[in-house]
Amino acid sequence: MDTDLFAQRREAFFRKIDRDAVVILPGNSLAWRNLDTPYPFRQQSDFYYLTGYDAPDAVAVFVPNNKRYRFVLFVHRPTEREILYDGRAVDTKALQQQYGATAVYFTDQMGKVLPRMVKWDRPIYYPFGHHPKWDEFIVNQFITKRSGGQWPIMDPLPIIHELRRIKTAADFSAGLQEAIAITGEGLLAGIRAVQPGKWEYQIQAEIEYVFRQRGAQREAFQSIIASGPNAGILHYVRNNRQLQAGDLVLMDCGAEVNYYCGDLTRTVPVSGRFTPEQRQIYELVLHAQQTGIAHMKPGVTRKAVTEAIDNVLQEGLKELGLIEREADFKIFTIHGYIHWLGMDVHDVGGYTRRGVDIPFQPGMVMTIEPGVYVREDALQRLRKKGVPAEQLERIAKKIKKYLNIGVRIEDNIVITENGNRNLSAEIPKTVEDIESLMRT
Ligand SMILES: [Mn+2]
Repeated sequence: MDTDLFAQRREAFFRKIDRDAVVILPGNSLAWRNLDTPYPFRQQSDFYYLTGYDAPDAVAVFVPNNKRYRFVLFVHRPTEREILYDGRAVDTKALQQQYGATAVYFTDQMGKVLPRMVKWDRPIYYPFGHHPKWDEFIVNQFITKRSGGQWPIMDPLPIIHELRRIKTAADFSAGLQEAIAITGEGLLAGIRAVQPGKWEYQIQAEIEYVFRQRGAQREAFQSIIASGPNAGILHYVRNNRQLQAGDLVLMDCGAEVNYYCGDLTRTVPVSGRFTPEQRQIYELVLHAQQTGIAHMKPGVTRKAVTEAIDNVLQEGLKELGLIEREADFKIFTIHGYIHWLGMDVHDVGGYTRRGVDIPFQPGMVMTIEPGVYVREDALQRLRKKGVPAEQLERIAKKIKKYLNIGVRIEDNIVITENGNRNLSAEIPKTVEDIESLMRT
């Protein structure tokens, strides 16, 4: 494990906080599925980002201006049963070495050790609202005990998230590059497996098999394999419908490698060839996506790219007769097109600063994923929006023509000095490339 990378991140974080501060940052606990069976554990991303430690129930304490307590790891003390069932006794000296900590203690020592680290009215950074058990501990230690109020407690997460918004070369080589590459390979396997009669979960299995074979530790989120009408359900994860000839199938999935996520979507025809109607919608979404990508470079905002895509989709939906008033296009496009990507699939960092969109900078990684969805309820939603009856009558015919077509195309982009690099450019997405891939 590359302790340098985590040490560099801690130093960058320390430069952003009060020099006398004490930071108390809990990791995730196990969640129980039933009796003695936990859900698979996944460390909290901010905690992992600064420590690299991925076992449950740990707390990191940072005291930047104290040599001894600069990076203290409090870890769970395993019971005898846990030692027998889950691993071995914890060697705090070995952990100290392995994670580059200045000290390692057990969490059951916190009540005793922590007051030594917070001796006077130092500013404390602690993220309230995420870990009820530790919230109560912090309240007891620092709020009910403090007298006079000279003890500000602030949230460290916005500062950590600012750092996480920029990805470095080290992030790419530590797993981000690989996560996106493996996601692409999985998708290719998924596309190749598509044929009438297969079940959505079987396509999911093909994709996730490649993820695991190639070394991904887990999925970045639940795979969406949405055929026919399911494509219009944005976070459809039941994946239990049988693919029908003539359907489209939308596959949105991501591998997670060393705590970095991929997130890619392709939409393909179950029979291997797009119908003319599917092709019209597909070409529109593809054009919108390519227009968006062409706009992505330093200084440009998410809002500006969104507007460029909106214009293409408004124009296109009008030409198809699915809308007559431009403002109605959201009925068919539904969601936003861009989100940060990193250790979390919808990564942290926020999109605005003081209400203004943050301009893109080199190292920002994001997805670009326009979509068009002709859902059964589209007419009803247009009516609710106040579309005049005679327009509705014309639009109803077009909805019938394009019914249950849902297309999303998603790539992962990094902003570079001169523009951007499409990190998933290898995965086929033109009509011709997809049809020829499905013939082989
Ligand atoms: Mn996405």
